[in-house]
Amino acid sequence: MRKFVFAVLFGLSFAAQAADVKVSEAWTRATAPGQDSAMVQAVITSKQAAELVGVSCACARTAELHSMVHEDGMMKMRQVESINLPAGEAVDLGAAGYHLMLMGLKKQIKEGKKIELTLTLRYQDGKTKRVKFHAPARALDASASKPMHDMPAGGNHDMGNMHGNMHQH
Ligand SMILES: [Cu+2]
Repeated sequence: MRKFVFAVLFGLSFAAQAADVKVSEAWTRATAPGQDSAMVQAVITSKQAAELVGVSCACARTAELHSMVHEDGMMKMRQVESINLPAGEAVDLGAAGYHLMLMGLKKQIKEGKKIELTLTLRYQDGKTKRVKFHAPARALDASASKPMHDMPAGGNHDMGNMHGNMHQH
């Protein structure tokens, strides 16, 4: 009997820890020489309800979670503390109006290369989990796979410029 209980407990804890966070469709965009920042998109699925609370990349001095909002007819980016990840739901950051922002890039991101990022998730019990993933770099002028609505034509270029301008210190 005792053996059986142990087996069940072990099974449960293993299930809780095994690949319970999936990151898919991750991508970033190749950067122009001297470009200081880049954005990363991804679809994140967490089996347990969690919050995305951070991102980091060895390729950049800092990385933040950003939202994009319309304000006075302008598109503005803002740092957000966290992004909600409902249990089992695939959260498409871009479609939800978010992106991961890399600032202070240490070197140019070349098309076809992958950058490695680490997400930090926080669960409702306060525990955190780090999840590594890779984002391949699309061509500088490639358009997003899912066009962001509310974006004017050519918005991708404008956004690139906006990032550059907003994050220069
Ligand atoms: Cu941004």
